[in-house]
Amino acid sequence: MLYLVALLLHCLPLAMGQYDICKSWVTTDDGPSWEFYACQPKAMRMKDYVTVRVDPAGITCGDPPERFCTHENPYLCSDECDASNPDLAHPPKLMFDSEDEGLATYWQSVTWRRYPEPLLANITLSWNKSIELTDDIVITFEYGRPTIMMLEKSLDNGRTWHPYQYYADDCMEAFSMPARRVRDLSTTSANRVLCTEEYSRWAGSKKEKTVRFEVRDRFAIFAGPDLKNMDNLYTRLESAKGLKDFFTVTDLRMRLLRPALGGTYVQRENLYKYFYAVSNIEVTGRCKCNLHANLCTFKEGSLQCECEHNTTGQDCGKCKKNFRSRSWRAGSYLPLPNGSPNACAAAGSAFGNCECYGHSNRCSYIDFLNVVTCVSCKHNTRGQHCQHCRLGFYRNSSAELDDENVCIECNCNQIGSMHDRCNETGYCECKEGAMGPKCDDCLPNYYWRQGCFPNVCDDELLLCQNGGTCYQNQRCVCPVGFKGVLCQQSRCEADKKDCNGGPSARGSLGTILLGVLALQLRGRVDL
Ligand SMILES: *[C@@H]1O[C@H](CO)[C@@H](O)[C@H](O)[C@H]1NC(C)=O
Ligand SMILES: *[C@@H]1O[C@H](CO)[C@@H](O)[C@H](O)[C@H]1NC(C)=O
Ligand SMILES: *[C@@H]1O[C@H](CO)[C@@H](O)[C@H](O)[C@H]1NC(C)=O
Ligand SMILES: *[C@@H]1O[C@H](CO)[C@@H](O)[C@H](O)[C@H]1NC(C)=O
Ligand SMILES: *[C@@H]1O[C@H](CO)[C@@H](O)[C@H](O)[C@H]1NC(C)=O
Ligand SMILES: [Ca+2]
Repeated sequence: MLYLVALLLHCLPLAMGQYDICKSWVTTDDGPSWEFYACQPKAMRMKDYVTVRVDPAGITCGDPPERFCTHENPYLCSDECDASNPDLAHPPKLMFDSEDEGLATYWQSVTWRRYPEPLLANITLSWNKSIELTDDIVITFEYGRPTIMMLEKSLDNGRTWHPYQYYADDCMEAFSMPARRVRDLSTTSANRVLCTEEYSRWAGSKKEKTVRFEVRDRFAIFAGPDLKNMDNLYTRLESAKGLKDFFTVTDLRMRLLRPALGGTYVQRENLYKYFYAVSNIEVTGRCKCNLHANLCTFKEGSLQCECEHNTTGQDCGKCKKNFRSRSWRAGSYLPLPNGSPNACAAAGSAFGNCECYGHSNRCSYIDFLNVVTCVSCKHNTRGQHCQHCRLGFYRNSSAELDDENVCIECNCNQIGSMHDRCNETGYCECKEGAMGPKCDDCLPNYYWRQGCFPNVCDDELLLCQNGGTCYQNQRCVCPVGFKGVLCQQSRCEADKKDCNGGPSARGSLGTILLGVLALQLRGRVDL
């Protein structure tokens, strides 16, 4: 009986190929044990977990109260927006409520009373979690769709932004881009960022309300029109570089750049009918858990994967402590239909007690030494357990040994240092005259010129004489009639020819030395 249940569980994921089960308890010849599979959470309505921000401040209507009209009947201007009256207010949260009462609730901007200054608004959605889109993003505009807008996305919680799609009634005019349709993209261009005119043309504000970012059409390039061949899509997502990331976001931003015009030009005498009104933003996707979780829960204000396979982190992006005998890997959709879990392995399990701190996937037994050692340590590590840093690198003392960035490059200045090694705190060994952690500075009384050299002259002890000036501590620039390292020597004294303006003669080494000697003697006498 127990065997039968186990068998059923065993068959279930194999039959479905949906990646919705992470593990099952199976009976093999060696007895019962867990079997693991690549797995991912179900798609969800992501608007339920989003935080929204609308910019600039004061763009939401109703403070002060304002009237607005419709394009269809510009003389019917009874509608009013008043932020202080809950019945007449249009705050951002109304883009995310459920529209079940029949009557649309919407966020609304101020009207375009400042025309011809552009009416600009940003709506930024943040999840503080990587999301993989599984269906179209659908934005519903009451009172007409913008004639120009742009969708941007971030993959790093809003630190950097990238264009996702451009929308305009005339792409060439608005963005200098040719208009294209997602339907016309091919397998090699499925992740192209394009400008579309399909969602910006005027067709009556009640008739055409939605602006889409077409995820399904892009999926259909691989999975066929009804997304029947998901296996092909998953194979592509796995193998085509950047394709998976294209559908992954942590944040989205709608940049509304010009409202619906209801015609070809703006009627200056009735600016009350130009504004933005968004009743709904539908984003369908699943938490990105790197195929290591089939559940994603909302905890402490953020979505988090319930990681399996001994992984951890918000996206199951690393191995749990004590499960780092090989480097972390994302699970894989391949081979079909159940993928590979690529689970993290306990230290001491997979390789007969050889811990490599996640810097190597291979161990090897060295016969004559009778030791097991990690092979090809990565991340600039070395040693039997990849526990040391390679020469030219030093250990980051505040990082764990299994951190990918545990070894920091010494970065010793090639000219100023003896070699490219450094001590445990990153200090290089400097040549004479050089100083600083990386030996790229000079000691006092030295100057830098392809290395550190002792000053020839300065403002204290090595003063240029006879009105000479010290050039970058490297040499004295002598006035006419003087020469020598410190301009200490009169040309006339050194060579009689100079006295009557004859061609200058090179002073012999002997005379220069004599001059320096004389200078030093004079110094003594002055003392
Ligand atoms: C909207 O965001 C963009 C950056 O993506 C920024 O350059 C622009 O100034 C913002 N516009 C408004 C009206 O806040
Ligand atoms: C984002 O999520 C992380 C991990 O769950 C959490 O530690 C952090 O506080 C969250 N940040 C915000 C602004 O919610
Ligand atoms: C994770 O660790 C637990 C506890 O050691 C173990 O029972 C389980 O089999 C491991 N799972 C995987 C996928 O390695
Ligand atoms: C050392 O590691 C810590 C913790 O991971 C990190 O915050 C810090 O930036 C690292 N220092 C350097 C110099 O890379
Ligand atoms: C590394 O060298 C610097 C400079 O010589 C020294 O101050 C520091 O204490 C050294 N660190 C260690 C761990 O030896
Ligand atoms: Ca609504």
